[in-house]
Amino acid sequence: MSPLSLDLSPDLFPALTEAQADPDGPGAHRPALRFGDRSLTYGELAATASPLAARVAEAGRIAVWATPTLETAVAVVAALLAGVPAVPLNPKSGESELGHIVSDSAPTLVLAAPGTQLPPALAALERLDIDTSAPAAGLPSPGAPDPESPALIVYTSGTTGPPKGAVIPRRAIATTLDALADAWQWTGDDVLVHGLPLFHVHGLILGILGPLRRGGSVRHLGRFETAGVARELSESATMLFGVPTMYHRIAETLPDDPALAKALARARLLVSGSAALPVHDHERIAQATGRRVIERYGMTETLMNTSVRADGEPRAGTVGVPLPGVELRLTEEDGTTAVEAYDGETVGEIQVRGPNLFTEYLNRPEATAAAFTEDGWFRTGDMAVRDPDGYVRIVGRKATDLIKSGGYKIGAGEIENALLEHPGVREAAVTGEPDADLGERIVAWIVPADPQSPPTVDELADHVARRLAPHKRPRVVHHLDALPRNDMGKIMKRALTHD
Ligand code: MCA
Ligand code: AMP
Repeated sequence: MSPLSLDLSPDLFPALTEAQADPDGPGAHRPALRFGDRSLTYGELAATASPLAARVAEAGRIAVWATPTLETAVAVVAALLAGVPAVPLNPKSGESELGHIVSDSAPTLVLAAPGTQLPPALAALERLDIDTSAPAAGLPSPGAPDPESPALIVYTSGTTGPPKGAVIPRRAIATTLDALADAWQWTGDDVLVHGLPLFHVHGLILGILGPLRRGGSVRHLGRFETAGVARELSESATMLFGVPTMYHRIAETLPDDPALAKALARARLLVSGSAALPVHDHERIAQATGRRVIERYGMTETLMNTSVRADGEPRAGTVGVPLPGVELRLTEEDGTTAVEAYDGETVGEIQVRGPNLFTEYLNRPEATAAAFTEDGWFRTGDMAVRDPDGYVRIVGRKATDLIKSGGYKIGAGEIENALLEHPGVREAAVTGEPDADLGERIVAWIVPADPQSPPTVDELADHVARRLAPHKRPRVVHHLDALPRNDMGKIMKRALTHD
């Protein structure tokens, strides 16, 4: 018998509970997590995360300095075991973004890997080192969390203003992962490989908690590199998760890398998400490997909504069919009248309902109310058509002020505000333009304070990266004498084109 007893309800990680109950059983020796040359079995994970869970059990909310490391995975598992909501922080966040997240989410503790230096924005928080090397035993159970209780608070950008914290309950995590297991025939025998960041839904919930819920394992690359993908898939990994930029880089590498092609050909499932994977990249990968990437569609607020199924037809350019338990409809411009057509032509906004949805935006009741229709459908803002057999094709987005770059959602308003804080900028507007690698790249249109010495692209990129995050930095800067405005004084972004 294990000296540790944790009563999980719902039990998010049955394999972990089993390893705890029978530390000498075969389940306890199964691999769970691997980051580079560091790894934990289920037994070791239970022994490491449980004492940490007991230590954080009394915290109201904890922040996790979410580096792509074993420590982050252990910390998040510990928070879930304790039933304490965790806020994963992007370790590259700049001072203003971090300051906002910390004051909005008000954590009482920050968990970080030993030796990590934390920025001044976190100085007021008590720090707890995540020790993965010295598992203790015999600590009490923190109790049985309610399925509706918040598990994670994930910050996500909107069109204007700072990011909002999406409160994700345990119920949503469990149901989305089980729906994906059904769609992908995902089992404890699967070994997942990925190099996604651990402060978003894709990398953290799907990429770490997903394998743990199935009793399988994950090998994280630390950072995405095609060589790491080839190595792991040729050493018995069965699934790959990535954003389109990663698959684009794979497609670019394939012609000169037969080992990569061979490794991908062995995979059971190649899954792309977070943004649309261009058909050209789909085709290049299929041609070089004989394998088709499948796409799934989700959102921080909804977790996963649709997917091409493992037993379905992998159709490039579509995100497949609604997952079990997810209700999906398209609506007309009024936002409430359902589009009935399944004709591959009639466009409507995707709205979803189901147990996969978040609870609310933290401290933002108006934003939460505005995100739902009166009868409980969540408005995704994504525009789509449906094929006659129900496959969903995303064709665009309602808001032009949301940019998807490298799979990250970035609000134009947030970057405009940061640019306006630069002394060399009088006016600023931000748009996205197509980019073969990133999907979209951020373009800043500025009216310099002094036209004789306008700020350079590097200067503005550094400025934004320091305040917000490096992935939010503008890649292109245009200087204008004035921004195009309509009679009301509103910036006409559609008139911002460069030739
Ligand atoms: C460059 N860098 C800078 C600057 N310029 N740092 C500070 N200041 C500057 N001025 C650094 C970057 O931090 C980075 O550092 C390096 O230079 C290269 O940066 P970059 O070219 O921007 O990116 P990349 O490293 O090439 O990244 C491409 C990527 C990344 C790996 C595909 O975009 C990525 O990980 N995307 C994943 C996004 C994601 O997970 N989205 C999920 C959310 P360094 O090299 O040290 O890193 S969506 C979601 O969750 C929903 C639910 C869904 O459907 O999935
Ligand atoms: P985020 O708000 O960062 O969680 O990103 C969610 C958004 O990513 C969705 O609203 C979609 O616009 C986009 N997205 C996610 N997966 C896909 C996909 N497979 N194809 C197209 N867009 C996607």
